[in-house]
Amino acid sequence: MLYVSNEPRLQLCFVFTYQLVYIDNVVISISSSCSRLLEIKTQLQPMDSDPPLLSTYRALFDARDRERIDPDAIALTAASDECELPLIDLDRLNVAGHDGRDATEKCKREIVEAASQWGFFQVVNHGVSNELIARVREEQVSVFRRPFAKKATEQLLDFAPDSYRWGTPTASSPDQLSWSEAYHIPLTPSAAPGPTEGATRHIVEEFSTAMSRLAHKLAGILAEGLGEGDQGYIKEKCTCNTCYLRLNRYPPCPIRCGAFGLTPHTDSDFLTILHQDHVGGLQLMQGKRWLTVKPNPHALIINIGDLFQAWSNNMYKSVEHRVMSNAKLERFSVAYFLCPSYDTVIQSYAEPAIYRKFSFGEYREQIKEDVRLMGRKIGLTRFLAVQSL
Ligand SMILES: O=C(O)CCC(=O)C(=O)O
Repeated sequence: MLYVSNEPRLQLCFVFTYQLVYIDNVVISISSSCSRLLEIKTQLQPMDSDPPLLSTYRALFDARDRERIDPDAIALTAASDECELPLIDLDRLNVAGHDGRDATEKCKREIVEAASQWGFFQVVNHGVSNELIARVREEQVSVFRRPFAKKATEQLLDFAPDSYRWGTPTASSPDQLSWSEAYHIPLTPSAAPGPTEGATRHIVEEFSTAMSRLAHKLAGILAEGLGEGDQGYIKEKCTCNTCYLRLNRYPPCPIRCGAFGLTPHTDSDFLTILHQDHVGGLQLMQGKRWLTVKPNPHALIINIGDLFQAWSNNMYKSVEHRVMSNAKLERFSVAYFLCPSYDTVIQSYAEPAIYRKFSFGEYREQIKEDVRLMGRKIGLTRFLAVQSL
């Protein structure tokens, strides 16, 4: 029997061989073996949906090769250990009775500890069904499979015209480049989608509603962990008008020394919920080392953003992370960002405050300015209450 996978990039032929053992014309056992016969080399052939990353940015890599810079020196290929993030079962938040109260308190403590020590953790039994995650993935693949020319020029649904992004237009060296494409999706529909697009919008809405519920539940627990009286503040300030979803796709990268799928950064929100597929590539900084997060497609990854770090006076950690591109496989992820309105004031809950009081709008403006002038985000150190000389 011959089976040919119809995934366009990965054409593999498998041959299944069956061995039947007969005694007196009666089959007494069947065994099968499967051998991978042939891997047709289509993996690195660009599709017409791929953004022209190689032709646009090849010169940056050529310049690096000419200058004979050791790629390890800029950490694009630096080896990293794999880690399993703390895994927290949220089912315990729903257990009733006296035992339930203990289980709930223990679960909350684990969340607070993970946010303080790691800034990253993963959750299971999170209330976002596997079936919904699978539907989002299907939709995500299909929007990225549209021809590049359409993605770059035609608006998708009621998403803003600039919601599709690829590469890094401002990159002047390989370490400033993100080898990826993304849709940034605001969660407020601005117009009714057409009949064929309704399904995509519907799935995006169903998914973001589930992610929003989870984000607010976790934010409430983290606020409570600070002993913060005003646990309703985040709920009031982060609404569907201010939060957004990002669909990421990381095409395979043929550059010999590799590239960042996403350059190192911290998130500028309260917290982020991420679903990554089985391919892997997400890394986080711990101490002075990059650790690769072992993929767990059943779990959602939570990471603390800059606003929670500032509000918690550095108790919760907004940790630098990045994505490494993969030479052979494309990778998908989807992230939900819990952001407040621009007028929201972020102020440390404790004294002496490490950061001065600032509004989210002010924070975003400063990031934009730093990226324009320096090619990168500086982040919270710009807002230290006492600036070092
Ligand atoms: O794709 C990933 O694993 C990380 C995504 C991410 O960090 C982001 O979208 O900000």
